[in-house]
Amino acid sequence: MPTTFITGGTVVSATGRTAADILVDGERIAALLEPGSTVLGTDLARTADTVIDATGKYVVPGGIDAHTHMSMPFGGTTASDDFETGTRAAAWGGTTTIIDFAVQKFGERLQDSLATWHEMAAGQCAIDYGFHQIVGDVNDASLQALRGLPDEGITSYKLFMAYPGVFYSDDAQILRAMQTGASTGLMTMMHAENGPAIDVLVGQLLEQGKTDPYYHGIARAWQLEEEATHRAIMLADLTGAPLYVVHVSAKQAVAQVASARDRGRNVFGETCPQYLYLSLEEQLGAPGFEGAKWVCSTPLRSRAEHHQDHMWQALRTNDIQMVATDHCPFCMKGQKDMGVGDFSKIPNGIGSVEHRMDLMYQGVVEGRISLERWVEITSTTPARMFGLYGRKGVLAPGADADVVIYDPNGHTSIGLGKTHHMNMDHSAWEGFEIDGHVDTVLSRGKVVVDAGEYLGRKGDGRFVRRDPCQYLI
Ligand code: DUC
Ligand code: ZN
Ligand code: ZN
Repeated sequence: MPTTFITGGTVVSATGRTAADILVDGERIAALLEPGSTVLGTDLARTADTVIDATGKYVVPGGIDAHTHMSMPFGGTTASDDFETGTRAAAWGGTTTIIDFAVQKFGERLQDSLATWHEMAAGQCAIDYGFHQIVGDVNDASLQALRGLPDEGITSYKLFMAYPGVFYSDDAQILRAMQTGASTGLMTMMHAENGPAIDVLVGQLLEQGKTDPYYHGIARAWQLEEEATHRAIMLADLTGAPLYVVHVSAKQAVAQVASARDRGRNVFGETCPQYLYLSLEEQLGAPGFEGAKWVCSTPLRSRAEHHQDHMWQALRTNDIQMVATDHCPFCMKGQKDMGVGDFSKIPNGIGSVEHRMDLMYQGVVEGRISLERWVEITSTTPARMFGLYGRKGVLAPGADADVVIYDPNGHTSIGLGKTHHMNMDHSAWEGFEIDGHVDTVLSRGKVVVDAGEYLGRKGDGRFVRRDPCQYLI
């Protein structure tokens, strides 16, 4: 097996940092060594097939983005990144595993939707990928099929309390699904917004002529996120289902998650970079139709109400456990522009899969989180949450050699065209400057990005079977 020796760097984990060299043998990490040490008299810096000089750089486990939607059908169109373009962009940004969502539409057999998603991803991915299962039609057959998911290497499923008539589940359906999830050892993931109430507000706003993207954020008020989060937690409490609340954006919803955790419940919260950096006023409220770039759900929140600062604090204190992207990009032309004159027709979603590691590292630079916490929220916790830890999320002997060499003295300017690789005609992050740079990325031992060059190949990424959540006892 070809060997790779990563030397001179500072290896950072969720619990500490140390100067160490890493020996990779084939697809896995063989050893972490004291700098300069030899193995049975062999100087690996001279004998390894590939030597990577990481002097002055951080060596961290590859990022795990546990919430992406490649080719997601939504709002009459399809997310513009497919598994090929989306995973390539992820690799560019230091993410070496995604967990995407197989989407069961209303009236479809759950098993068929999973088969479709396997077909879409197989042979296309640059990096490893797993699936969660979206249940868009909770009925007896779907519940029976849920029981088979662990055998398929899928240990989590997602319900929506939003989007009536599309993915929406009512409380009775949620209760039944959670009962099944609890007895099957599945993590219930929840999009927690009160969809029926949102639809009433949307109708009223449009009637009043309030059609701009900004009103997307007004219709999806924080009260409706807080209420749904509370309801989901209570139903989880009743059924004993572990609960993972996706894309938490409102500080009041954070408080619901934190209070459940304080009561010892298996409740977890995810946020996304957009809820840490962007706002209702500045982005959704941009002039004209520009705000459509940032129409996503849950929506961006008011900076005047300090949701963003609160979210950073929640990340630091572990009231919120991890950061994913909810990557679901749509182009302005031909997709987002379907909502000119009616914000409710703008497909929901923004693209960030390429920028998550950098954006969260900027939190380290700005003193909002520690270096170790950066690794924890972007890689180690996602691995443990979704049953990948040991193989992923850690640099240790036996783990997959998914490695990022990150230069804290480098710089990344995010913008259009050449500076991002997602299949979009704009960037939600244009103008962001990051005081750091993803230099080299290894995916299962293979260098896929190095010195500004993409060396990966579609089809190299494999489907990863997942164990149950590793936080549960
Ligand atoms: N939210 C989004 O912004 N996009 C896809 C689905 C979702 O819940
Ligand atoms: Zn969602
Ligand atoms: Zn999502």
